[in-house]
Amino acid sequence: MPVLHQMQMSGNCYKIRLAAHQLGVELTLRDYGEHDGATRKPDFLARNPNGRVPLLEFEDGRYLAESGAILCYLADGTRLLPADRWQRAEVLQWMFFEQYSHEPYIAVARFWLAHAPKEQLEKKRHLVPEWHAKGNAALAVMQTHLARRDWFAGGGYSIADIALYGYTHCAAEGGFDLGGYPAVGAWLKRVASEPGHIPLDATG
Ligand SMILES: N[C@@H](CCC(=O)N[C@@H](CS)C(=O)NCC(=O)O)C(=O)O
Repeated sequence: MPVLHQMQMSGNCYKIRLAAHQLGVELTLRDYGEHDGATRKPDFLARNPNGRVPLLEFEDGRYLAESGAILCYLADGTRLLPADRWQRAEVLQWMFFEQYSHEPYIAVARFWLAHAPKEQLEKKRHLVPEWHAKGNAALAVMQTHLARRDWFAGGGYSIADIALYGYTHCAAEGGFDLGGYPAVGAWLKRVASEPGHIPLDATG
């Protein structure tokens, strides 16, 4: 059984648990602390030189990092990743958007405002307005797209939705008000109604 090296409160790790659960893939979870620098120690860096989770360890000794790459691997050949060339590219378009325009602001604001020790937050406080401006810009893009479509790509629920759900559903922890994005709110409810959905704090 693959081992997911993870942090329970990380939205990036949640994406993997959620997709695996919906696909019936069993994972063994190996947890790391959020504040103890465990992923920056030599034994972890030997597995992922980038020092971050999620990291999926396979029985044959291979390791796969980056939530988007792991989602693609798990979803390949399933209903969560269309086979059609165009639809697949659309899925990737939104996953790349998530990593470049969404996660660096919405996830980072959540981490520092809701999960980091308060004294460390003070060193980052000057960045909060930029996180909020850029995070809201990403939410506005999502709102525009979802005003006309139920799902991000491919005509149905896919790993693009899982990737964007990971940190959008808990954006309020980072000080974002989703009230101004009604289509995003409706989409969050659709995602949470999908068969096999699990919340972020579920360990299964
Ligand atoms: N682009 C990466 C980001 C991974 C990431 O930032 N992981 C965080 C937890 S959400 C982490 O491992 N932080 C520990 C550290 O940077 O030392 C992904 O999508 O997997």
